[in-house]
This record gives sequence, C-alpha cells and structure tokens, in this order.
Amino acid sequence: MNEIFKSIEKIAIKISNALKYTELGYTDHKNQTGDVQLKLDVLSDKIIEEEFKKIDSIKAIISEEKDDIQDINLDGKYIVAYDPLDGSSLVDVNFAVGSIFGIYEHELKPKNLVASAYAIYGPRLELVICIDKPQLYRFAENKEFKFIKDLKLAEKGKLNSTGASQWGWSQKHREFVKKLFDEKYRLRYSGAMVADLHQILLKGGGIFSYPATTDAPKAKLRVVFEVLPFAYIYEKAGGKTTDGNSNSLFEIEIKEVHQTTPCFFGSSYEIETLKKIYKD
Ligand code: AFP
Repeated sequence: MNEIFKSIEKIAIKISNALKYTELGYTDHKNQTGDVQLKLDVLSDKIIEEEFKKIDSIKAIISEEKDDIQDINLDGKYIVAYDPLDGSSLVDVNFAVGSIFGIYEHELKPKNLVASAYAIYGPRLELVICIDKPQLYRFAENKEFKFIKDLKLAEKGKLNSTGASQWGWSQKHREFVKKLFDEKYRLRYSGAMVADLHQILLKGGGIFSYPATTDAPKAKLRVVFEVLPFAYIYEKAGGKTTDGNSNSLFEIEIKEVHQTTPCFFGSSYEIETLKKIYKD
C-alpha cells in the first residue's frame, strides 16, 4: 500500500505542473459519462496510468476517462479506481481542482475499499491520504510532502454545499437546504467536489450534497471513482454519508463501473437532519 501512496505523491506533483503549463482545450472524444474530454483530463489519466503500471501490487486500474477496467498485473492485489482531474472544467477559471483515488482489494465492491486519497491543486498542493484516519500532507519548499495533521469532523458544522440544478430539486431537498440556511449555515459551492469537500473537512464540518433531480434521478457523481473514496474519508473522519435513504453510502451495490448515485457527505447532525426530512 505504501508504494501506491508514494506513487500518488509523484502523480500529484506531475499533474500540478501540467495544470500550470499545459495548453487548455478539448479533444474530439466523449468519456463514458458523456462529457467531452478535456486535453488535461486525458493527460492526467495518462500520467496516472504510467505511474501505476510500475507497481506490482496493482492488479488493475479503472478511471472515469476509461471505458473499462484495465489489467496491470494479474498477481496484484489492488484495483485502483480514480478520477484523474475532478472539476477540470474549472481549470480555465483558475479554481482549485483535484484527483481522487479509491483502492479496492481484489474486487470492486464497497466493502473492499481499503484506502483512499485525493490531491488538491489550489494555491497549495495538498494530499489527503486515508487508511484508518484521514491525514493531510502539504507539498513543501524542499519538494517533499510534509505531514500537517489528522483530519476530524465535528458533530455539527457551519457550511452548506449543495449541487445540481435547483429547478430539479425535490421538495424535501428544498426544505432541507432552507432549514440549514435558517440555522445560519453559510453557502459554499465551487463546482469541484474535491475543493468543496476539502473545505468542509478542513473547517471541521457541514454538509456536501449532490441530490437526485427530476431530470437525473441517479444524479451525477460516480460511485466507484468519486463517491465511495470520499465516503471512506468522511466516515473515517467521524462523519456520516447517505444516498438520502441509506445509513451509509457503503450500502450501495456496484452493478456498473460508471454508475452514479445521489450522495451526501457531512457531519453527523447534518446527515441525520437530512435523513429525517427525506424520510418524513
Ligand atoms: P467536471 O469534472 O466536469 O468539472 O465536474 C465536476 C463534478 O463532477 C464535481 O466535482 C462537482 O461537484 C459537480 O460535478 C458539479 O456539478 P453541478 O455543476 O451539476 O453542480
């Protein structure tokens, strides 16, 4: 596992440099989810693939930008699922974006997720790595990642980060969002889940929601590459997750590599409040 984390450090440095100096623009292709691929998405995917191919313990890789699972070493133990550049459409407005990694042992099942990590490319380059607890690392002047602190969510926070088109929200989601604002929560939503979830985690609590909408009942965020890796980090930080009805996002069944789900990640108070409103 340690060699995978070391490799993620190298990947983060390479993608961070690529973001600074590579020309922006679109390719002629669409990925599985139907997004036109940005050149930076494709480049980041290539950087990650090249690094992971060097690691014997990785059995296979699967990314948001690939149609299917790609075998690496049949004797390997881990399947690494990743979103190479989450929020990539925000690079041209110079917002923070990130890379997300989920490390599954043997099979792509929620209970087999044994570690996850993300890199955030903002004014600083940071990594959050999580096996038993999420740990924050920052790229320092000596060109190495320095451990900063363990991350923990408070029982209740102050930030409310909710995505998807409001015109398609359910009545219950509207009620929940209003309730939090009435309780003086502050709105935070950049359009890159890595940045929004990182802010909530660093500031101690709150909630990030990507609900179902009338036009997208399965919402937008991808279970294998985005949702489960962050659910792992949030639950290990002492927070909770749900799809609106479940007791944890880990109750989901993976039927298809690119499937999506409504998802909510947050402090205990906010998730329990949401579940209550969604149930009533
Ligand atoms: P891109 O990678 O296409 O920029 O999408 C980002 C993202 O998957 C996630 O990071 C955001 O939270 C979410 O989409 C934003 O979607 P909405 O604009 O529909 O709220």
